Amino acid sequence: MDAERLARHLAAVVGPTHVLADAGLRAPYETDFTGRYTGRARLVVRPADTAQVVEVLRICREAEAPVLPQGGNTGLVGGSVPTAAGDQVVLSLRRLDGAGPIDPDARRITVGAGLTLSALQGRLRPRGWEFGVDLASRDSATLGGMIATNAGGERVLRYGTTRANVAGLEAVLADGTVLDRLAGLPKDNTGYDLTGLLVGSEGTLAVLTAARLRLVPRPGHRVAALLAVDSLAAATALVTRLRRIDSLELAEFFTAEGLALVLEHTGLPAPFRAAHPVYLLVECAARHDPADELAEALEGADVRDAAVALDAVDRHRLAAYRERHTEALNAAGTPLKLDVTLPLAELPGFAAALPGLLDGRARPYLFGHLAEGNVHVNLLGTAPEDEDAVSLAVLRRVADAGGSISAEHGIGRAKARYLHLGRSAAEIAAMRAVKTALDPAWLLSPGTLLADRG
Ligand code: 2HG
Ligand code: ZN
Repeated sequence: MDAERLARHLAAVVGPTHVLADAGLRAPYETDFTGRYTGRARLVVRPADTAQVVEVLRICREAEAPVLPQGGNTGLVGGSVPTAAGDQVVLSLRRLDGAGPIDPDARRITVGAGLTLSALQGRLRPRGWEFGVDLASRDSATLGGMIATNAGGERVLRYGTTRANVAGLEAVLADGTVLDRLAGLPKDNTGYDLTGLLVGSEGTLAVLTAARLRLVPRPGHRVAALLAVDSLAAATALVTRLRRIDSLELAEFFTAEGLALVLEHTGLPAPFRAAHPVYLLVECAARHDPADELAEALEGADVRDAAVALDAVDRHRLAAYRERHTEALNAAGTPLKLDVTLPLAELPGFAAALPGLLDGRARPYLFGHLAEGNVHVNLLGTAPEDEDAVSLAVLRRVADAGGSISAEHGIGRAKARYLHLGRSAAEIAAMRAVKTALDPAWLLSPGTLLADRG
């Protein structure tokens, strides 16, 4: 089916204004947030509801057009933008942005896949509820995208990754079949966990259209502290000490090099008079004021300087030093991002080995979610011809140290060729078998997660 005919068929379902064929209109859907991954879509189609998604998939299947589901396009592994081939239909879920009522008995809410995280937060907070997952791209990231990538973010140490916070899903398979697991019962032991399977499937198994989310009561009190320490080893020791506090919700680290970049890019004043090698941002939240608890836990700790935030304005001020790393790095270049996780004890050794592994081929910036040993290795200045060798050197070291080559961003297109470093041949074969069972023609998100049929 030629592009014009395909566009006509799709327009009959979603309305002509929601089929974007023009290059200028397609552009925002074709390049990722960092500018690293870019391609060309055959068309962009924007359905309004699940019934329209079913029809869109039916038409694309008939046209043998590969389909790439897309949420807020904030992913960092190239899984949400089309390839250069120009044959993929980008299926934007952003119009599915509804939300049902909060169910306080079940502690649940049902949302459309296109609702942004910040829109969900805006709905929950005044009513005394929260969603356990939070991340810096909250204004654009959609719940559907977060679920498809099993996003982690800043509060994993307390609430787990997205997977732990999703009770049920509605999804459409490549052949248009709707799987409805939205009941999200607290107990439901009836066989394969299809919701669990689809979380983190990166758009390769089904198009996620709605989700039943777990909620937590909003803790009334919060306190944050930015702590300056000597080294990554000192920061990890501090995290181990602070994890004894139940109210600990966040433990984020960054280094002097990253902070310098953030200050230069944002114009923010430096947090302390002097620069320090490593910074740890911690936050506690509870029904009671956790400030004393935090102060007690920090007594006698090896901290070079500290700033405490007792109100929301100060908390956001401190959080900005950490959260604005991604945009500051983007402003400085097109970073090569290697989101990895290591056993905590291995982290300082990994950081020390990094310059040797890079061998002058990149400038590293390390920051991330310290409690999980999740380091966002951002590399600037890597020549295109060195990218593969540099990535392999870093990811191999991570795998050898018992870590994971993708902590929270997923595999996408960026790491599909390195999947064997994290998964055995038997596991990859099983993943391919699942893919083929649910999407026999491999029409959904081709090239993402699984590079090929093997
Ligand atoms: C974060 O933790 C995100 O801010 C982005 O996962 C990390 O830019 C990155 O590498
Ligand atoms: Zn992160």
